[in-house]
Amino acid sequence: MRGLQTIDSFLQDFSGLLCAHNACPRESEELPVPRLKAGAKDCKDPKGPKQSRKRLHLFLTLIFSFVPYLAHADHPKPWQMYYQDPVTPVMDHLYDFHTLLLCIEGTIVLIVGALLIYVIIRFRASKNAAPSKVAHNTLLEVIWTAIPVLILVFIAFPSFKLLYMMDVTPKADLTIKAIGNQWYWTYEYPDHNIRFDSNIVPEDQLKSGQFRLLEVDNRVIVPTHTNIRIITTSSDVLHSWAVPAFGVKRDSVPGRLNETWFHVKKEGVYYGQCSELCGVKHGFMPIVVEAVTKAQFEQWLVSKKNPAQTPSGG
Ligand SMILES: [Cu+2]
Repeated sequence: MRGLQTIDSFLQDFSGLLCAHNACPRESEELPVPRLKAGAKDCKDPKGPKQSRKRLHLFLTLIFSFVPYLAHADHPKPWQMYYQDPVTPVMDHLYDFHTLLLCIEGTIVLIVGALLIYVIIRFRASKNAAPSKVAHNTLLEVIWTAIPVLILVFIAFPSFKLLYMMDVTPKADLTIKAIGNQWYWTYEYPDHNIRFDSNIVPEDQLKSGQFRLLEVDNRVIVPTHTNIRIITTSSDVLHSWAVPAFGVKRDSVPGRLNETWFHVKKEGVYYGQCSELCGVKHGFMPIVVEAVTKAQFEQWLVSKKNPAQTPSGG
């Protein structure tokens, strides 16, 4: 279950933070992604990290079993209320961080709501005709200031860690340039001398199984299990290159280059849209990324360089 994985992942991170400045690495980490602290020492928890983690895991699972973990997809669905299925390490961490915040906020809402109901019932006018005149309580005021501060400090650790991970592009094996235009995208593969435009497929030309307002004539083809750098700019106004399943959203600004990265773990077709209001056809310049195996990607490169030999590419 995704929720349990999420809580477990959070606990791994949390125990890492508690143990000697993030000295305990995540067991499931599989990528050379940037971390705040490299190198590891043994965890000093006398009860053993696994045992304490198990207890905390069980406790949180019992408490937060009400959290709705709805179905995921790699494209928007009617009445969808939750994230698309994460397929990159960044989106995995974003999802986990979101769930952590949801748990913290849910707990605060439950505690404050319960206190409010208690006060409303316990101190109602009919049962409490002579109300207390107490106006200050120093200890109480220190507590209700210190607890939110501690919560914010606790949240800041995974937050900064994630920001750093998103910001620093690891060594990239492929660079793609995405140029926003009113109202289509131009893609360049500078290392392979490939350039093409990607336009929306009009509604009356959609084939069976294609998505309205999301389909394009030329997809971005990328290999899986590869660090891919996206650099983006614009030829006219502000656009934004965004693919939700990747956890990627980067503004395309005329006259400057912005950079981000992703590493797709699963083959598939992933849909995104321009996410900056760019004019009257802002909603008509979708983004489609097709992740294929490295061998298929090599074939696609050949087909783009020699279109006469293999005309079906892209
Ligand atoms: Cu746009």
